[in-house]
Amino acid sequence: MKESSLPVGALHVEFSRPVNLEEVARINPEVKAGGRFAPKDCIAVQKVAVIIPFRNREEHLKYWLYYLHPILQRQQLDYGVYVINQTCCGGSGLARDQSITGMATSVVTLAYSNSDVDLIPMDDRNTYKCYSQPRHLSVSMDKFGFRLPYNQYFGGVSALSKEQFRKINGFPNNYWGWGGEDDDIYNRLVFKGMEISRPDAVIGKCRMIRHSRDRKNEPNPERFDRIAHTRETMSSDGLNTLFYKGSLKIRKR
Ligand code: UDH
Ligand code: NGS
Repeated sequence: MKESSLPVGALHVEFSRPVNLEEVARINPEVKAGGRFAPKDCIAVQKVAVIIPFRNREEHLKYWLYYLHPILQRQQLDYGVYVINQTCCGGSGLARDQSITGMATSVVTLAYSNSDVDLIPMDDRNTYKCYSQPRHLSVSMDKFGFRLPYNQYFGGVSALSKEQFRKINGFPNNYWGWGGEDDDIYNRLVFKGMEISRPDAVIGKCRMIRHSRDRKNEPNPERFDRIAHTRETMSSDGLNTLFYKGSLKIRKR
């Protein structure tokens, strides 16, 4: 199917001027409560849930919403933004945003994009949708000198279809603290015979909002051992071992 002709290409992205949510609402009148949008003049290629793991990064989230809403609308996606706020900690790191992804994949969504809150694309041709193979979108980050840090890197921003997500039994639930869960996801995809699809290094350019290491998100010393055993653990740790209670609360912007 033909891609939307609305994207403009390279974008100017910077973080010197503070932005606020009123401004985000004002410049995005078509975005509805809950961060939802669907194009009026066409049927979107995909229905996408954009999922952001979040804890204590309000300033980053404002920039993310400020830059991404206009981009996602130009990409003519039928999308919803889901900010998954981890409120508790108890010494552990940020849990992967699996429960919401699980819910989204069991309901109506056809694809989901998973984005770090501090990553902003510098080219709106980098479409936040799924492809026939799992998509890695943040391939050319400023902090890595606009190249992949290593070939197997799947962190930052990625997009999977419902089928791709189910095939790998979702994400691992047993990574706490910093590091390794994205490598585990990469392993899962490869072990299930999939290849990573990526934009080129120009379209895949993105900026990270610089910040210091988060409190209570120390590097996980067990991560190397965990990623060495993905093949054995993936069928017994993931979507099928996920339990969640409650319903989805849609907040007005
Ligand atoms: N996240 C939060 N809050 C946290 C931790 C993580 O919202 O306290 C979310 C956020 O969306 C973040 C993502 O989880 O972008 C991934 O977190 P990460 O810690 O794996 O990656 P990030 O790029 O930081 O944010 C990497 C460590 C930076 C060290 C910099 C030293 N100069
Ligand atoms: C690898 C981590 C990944 C992480 C990547 C980039 O070393 O989880 O660095 O990190 N893998 C392990 O630790 C096993 S970053 O520079 O963005 O903080 O995503």
